[in-house]
Amino acid sequence: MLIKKPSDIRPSEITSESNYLSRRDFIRAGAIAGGTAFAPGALGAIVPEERGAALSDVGKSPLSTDEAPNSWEDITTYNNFYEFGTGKDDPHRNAQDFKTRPWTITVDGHAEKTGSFHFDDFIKPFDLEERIYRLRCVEAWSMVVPWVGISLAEVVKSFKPTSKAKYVAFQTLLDPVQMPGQRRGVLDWPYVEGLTIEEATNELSILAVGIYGRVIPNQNGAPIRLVVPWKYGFKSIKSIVRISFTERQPPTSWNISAPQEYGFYANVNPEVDHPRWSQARERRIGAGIFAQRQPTLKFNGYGEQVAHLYKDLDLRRYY
Ligand SMILES: Nc1nc2c(c(=O)[nH]1)N[C@H]1C(S)=C(S)[C@@H](COP(=O)(O)O)O[C@H]1N2
Ligand SMILES: [Mo]
Repeated sequence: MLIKKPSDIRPSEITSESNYLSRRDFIRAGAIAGGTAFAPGALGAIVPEERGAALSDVGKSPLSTDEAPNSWEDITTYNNFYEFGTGKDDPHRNAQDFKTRPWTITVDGHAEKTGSFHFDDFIKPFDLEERIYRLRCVEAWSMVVPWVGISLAEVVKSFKPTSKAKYVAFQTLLDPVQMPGQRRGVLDWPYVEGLTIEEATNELSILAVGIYGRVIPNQNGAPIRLVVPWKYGFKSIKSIVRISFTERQPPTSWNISAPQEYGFYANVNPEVDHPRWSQARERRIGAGIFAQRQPTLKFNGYGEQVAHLYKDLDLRRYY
């Protein structure tokens, strides 16, 4: 593991374009990236380490927010990824050596096209886009993250789901050897999540493979994770190995764990409190300790794109 003092890091290591990659080279990028973002330095300070390889051909999106993104440091050291521990700083420390190559994604269920695909082949047909989205955790903190991803709608359509496909289910890797958190019964492993097919094909839903134009760090869900910005963060499942088209609503990890606290829909909603805390306001990470908690927006501010999906749903009952 490389440990560097901040003064040893040349700006070129962070911004160099010499190792820009085409999507075809993504597989090598992941191998180079290794996942590392930060390592504890002398005296316990956190100092920047090598960042993942830069991604090329990343388009911009009108769906991005113009709010200021959180720093790379905030986004990659304050994480929820229980497979690597339940503390916010556990994932970035414990996921450094997580192997995301080779990586296979299996697509099954009610679709014309199914099968197992190498990560590279899986993402190759799709355009990489930057999507700067707000992320609102159910724990009442938030961030703004400049994801790089592919459209989930495009992915779903490419597998030609049949009329029986009413939901899309996702599963995280099960590997207790690499994921120390899976040796403890905090959740039912593997982590599973799901969306309705309408949610999965909404223009906002993406599968993210990068952050800040670089290969996504392990702690953020490498090599590929879901991002559904109008729902609480726990819906955005990390390190996906299986995508299934189902007729029935699939089980979801936090709902299994505490059904009275976490529903299937989990739309960000300041009007429906968590049984143990208010959801009316949120703490923006990086805003400083004296900053006021800011009001939480319904659907995390994405109502224009998604409110129609829920016009006939009682959001108190289907929380
Ligand atoms: N497999 C898996 N996916 C997960 C989680 C997890 O523990 N395991 N945590 C979720 C929660 S609660 C949040 S808020 C987001 C956090 O994503 P980030 O660490 O990239 O900010 O990931 C979600 N996806
Ligand atoms: Mo969360």
